[in-house]
Amino acid sequence: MNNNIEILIEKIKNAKNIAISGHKNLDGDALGSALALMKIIELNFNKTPMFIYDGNIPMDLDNFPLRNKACFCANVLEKTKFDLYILVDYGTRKHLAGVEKFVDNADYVVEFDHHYNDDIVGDLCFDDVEKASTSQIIFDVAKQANWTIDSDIIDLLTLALITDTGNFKFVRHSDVFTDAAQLVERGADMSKLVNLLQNKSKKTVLVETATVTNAEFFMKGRLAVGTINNKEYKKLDGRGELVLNLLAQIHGVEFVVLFKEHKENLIGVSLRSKTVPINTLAESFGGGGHLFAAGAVLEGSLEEVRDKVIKVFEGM
Ligand SMILES: [Mn+2]
Repeated sequence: MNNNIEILIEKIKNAKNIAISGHKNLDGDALGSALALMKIIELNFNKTPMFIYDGNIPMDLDNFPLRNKACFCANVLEKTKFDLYILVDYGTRKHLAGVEKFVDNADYVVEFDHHYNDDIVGDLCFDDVEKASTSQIIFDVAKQANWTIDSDIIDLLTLALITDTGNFKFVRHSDVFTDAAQLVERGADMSKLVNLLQNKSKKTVLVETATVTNAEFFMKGRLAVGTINNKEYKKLDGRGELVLNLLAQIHGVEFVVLFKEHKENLIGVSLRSKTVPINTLAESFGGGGHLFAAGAVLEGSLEEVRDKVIKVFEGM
């Protein structure tokens, strides 16, 4: 077994109170990885870590096993000190948001992540930017350590893998399918799990489909643009993935941009591309992300930000 895993095991054994967190506004990978690791520690070390989050957990993740164990950061006593803090799928320090103070106050920090980050927070790191989901890293470690894995853990690891690969659409390496196959062999029921994820509120889906209906097209149909104003944004739970997916299905569309008015003069921009990478474009706006799926938050009115971003695309 590798040395880092031995250190991790010692740290868990010796810890009196353990906390786990992912990035703010949990997605399926952050939530699934955190809950899976919590259950692994419960089963194998007979201690229960606290799972603390900041932001919103979208309704389509409500059916994850153990979802009710998630504890909102404002409900944790300010001065709580953890001797072991485990970060999963956190991204960068700024994505810790409301849990950062607890992490900084902890004795020892372990991280599991697949995001690129040049300012790592962990004292002990299980990081691999080649992995499609953080849950794959946790699955690897669990197998190497010979930990007991139950059906909740299998389901959570699989849900994380399904969501972070966009239902296996964004797979770059074959290890995703190797892991998926092993999870299925251990009992993951893909169609059951995919159904668990179909749990959005009606008002969210209606906002998303209305945004598609009102979409605009530029660059002779190569660029599709969806716009959600602040009033509608309040009904949107999550990132508007349905808008991005539907617009990308249209013949001839190469790029999809979704503008979301978080509040006055603060606009979230989601970018998707079917052809050329757009992550550097997102970075030029102060954001980031993956090669073909990225985003940023820009200051300015909805119209200003819209015009600015569309102009950059038209220059491509
Ligand atoms: Mn992830």
